[in-house]
Amino acid sequence: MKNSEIADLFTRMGSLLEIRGDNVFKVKAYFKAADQIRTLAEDIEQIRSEERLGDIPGVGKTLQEKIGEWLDTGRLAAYDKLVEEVPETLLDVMSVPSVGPKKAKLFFDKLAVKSLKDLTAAAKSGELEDLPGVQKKTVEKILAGIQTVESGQDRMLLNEAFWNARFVINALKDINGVRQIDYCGSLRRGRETVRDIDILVDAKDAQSVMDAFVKLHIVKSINAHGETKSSIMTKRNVQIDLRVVDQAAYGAALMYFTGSKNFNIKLRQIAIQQKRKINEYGVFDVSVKKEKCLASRTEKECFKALDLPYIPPELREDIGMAEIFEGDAVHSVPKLVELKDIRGEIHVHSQYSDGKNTVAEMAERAEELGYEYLAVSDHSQALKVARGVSVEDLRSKREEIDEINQGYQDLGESFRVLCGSEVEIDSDGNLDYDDDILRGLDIVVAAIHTGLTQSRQQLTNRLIRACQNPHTNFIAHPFGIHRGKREPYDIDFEEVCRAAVDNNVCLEINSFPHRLDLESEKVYFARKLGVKFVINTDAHSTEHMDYMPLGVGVARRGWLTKHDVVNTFPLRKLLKHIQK
Ligand code: DGT
Ligand code: CA
Repeated sequence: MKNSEIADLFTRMGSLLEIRGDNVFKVKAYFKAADQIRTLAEDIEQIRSEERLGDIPGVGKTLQEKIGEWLDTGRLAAYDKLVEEVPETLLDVMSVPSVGPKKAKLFFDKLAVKSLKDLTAAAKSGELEDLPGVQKKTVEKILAGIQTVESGQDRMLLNEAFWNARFVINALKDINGVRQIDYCGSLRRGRETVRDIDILVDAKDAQSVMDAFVKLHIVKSINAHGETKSSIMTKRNVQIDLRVVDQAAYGAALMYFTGSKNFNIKLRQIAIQQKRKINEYGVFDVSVKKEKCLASRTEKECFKALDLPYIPPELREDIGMAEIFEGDAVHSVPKLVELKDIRGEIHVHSQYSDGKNTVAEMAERAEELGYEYLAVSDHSQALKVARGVSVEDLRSKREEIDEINQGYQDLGESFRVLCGSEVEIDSDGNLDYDDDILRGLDIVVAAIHTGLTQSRQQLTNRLIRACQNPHTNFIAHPFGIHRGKREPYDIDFEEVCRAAVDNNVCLEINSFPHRLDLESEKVYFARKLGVKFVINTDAHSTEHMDYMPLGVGVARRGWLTKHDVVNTFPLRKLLKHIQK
């Protein structure tokens, strides 16, 4: 499907027009079309072949022609012309927090700043400060922002890594003679971000798999094209390595290339103590004259040959490693929470605030996912940028939800929609609705979206006060991470955890790929303090609800079992659990 490539092209086009200072309606038209195309369930080429492009909301005649031109020729003349005038690298400059399109244009016009490198130089030399509206503090913020953007470029979001890996695996798995194919590395361990993608394949005719790999349409350049290893760079600058592995040693190789590096080192040390050896070819007994292979075909057999239980990929990290290896190993690997344990979620958005879909559509998707309940928790009134819900609209929302639930009841279905809210925590730690309104909500998820530059002490106090509020059930994304845009804010996390435990408030693991906040180390730490968790997607459309596996992966990396995660509970138990 070329949907995401076209969506990206339109997003870039809109941003470059915005920098050039074009009409806002024209700019918005590109963004809107990009959003629609990105979330289409159907292949855009199929839609076009059936002459249905005009049915996509926001795609008028001009954009239909542009989609056609790009699909036919792989190029868009209007875009090529535009980048002659406004260099593409300005998109990086614009993406730096506190820069944006207007400043990007100013810096380009006045100082010929075309790239992040130019911007760094101009900030450090003091040139930026000579421009109107740029203060010393702005320059400091820009320098910090450059670092955030650069670290975001260095590692991709987990969902992008999944998408790429799945694409490659689906394209290669049916080639004649392919017996096994899997992704490994940090992606298999479910790390919050991924540097590059590692794929292993066991195939009768390795060369044909390698040849097909380097010819995929996503390939921009080929770094290596060998008999046992090939490496490509995709058009979206994702590096993917493919290795061919012997069928007999597939398990040992999968284990080795899943890592982490420190986990592999630990396994090697354990092997040495046992007069054994482990590498990507197997586990070997080296106490005998002619070394003997004890296991290699599957991971399970390799672990067994080292007298270890099977350790799931998510636990093959530094997090809690001592717990595995220094205790009685067999008993110290817990039964981790799984996607199938999740019975619902309590933080999604609808059209009442800034969501794309109606409450009924979100509920329908939740049912399709096999959930038993869904709390629709829109933004509260103060968050105007996200169309926070007024008290009056909250009443209408409650009525609509009651009606929807009545419908389920009439049909004898047990599925239920809950009326929740993602309530703003103000700069002093107060919640954004009065007590009687909060009392009327089924679920209160408290969150910080503003005042993020407060001190560590102030931010910590805000979260603690929010926990102490008798109506708060959950704290959303406690660190305010927005990957590529915003680093976690500085809080005394231990204090926040203690306040959460003392006040029966659960912390959210937010599965939205740009957030994935809490990170796994924090989850592991909080669990030790007795914190309970909820895994939400923070979906702003039905498609986003598919991000749940990412959050479950983080929970697993933080050693959570289903008993630690309250949305594995049936609805009645969940509601009882959150009672104060
Ligand atoms: P990243 O940075 O997100 O790509 O993280 P990984 O873990 O995927 O790292 P990568 O791609 O460099 O290597 C994939 C796996 O290969 C890694 O998790 C463990 C294994 N590996 C790579 N280099 C070494 C090494 O020098 N020693 C050992 N023991 N294992 C290694
Ligand atoms: Ca990797």
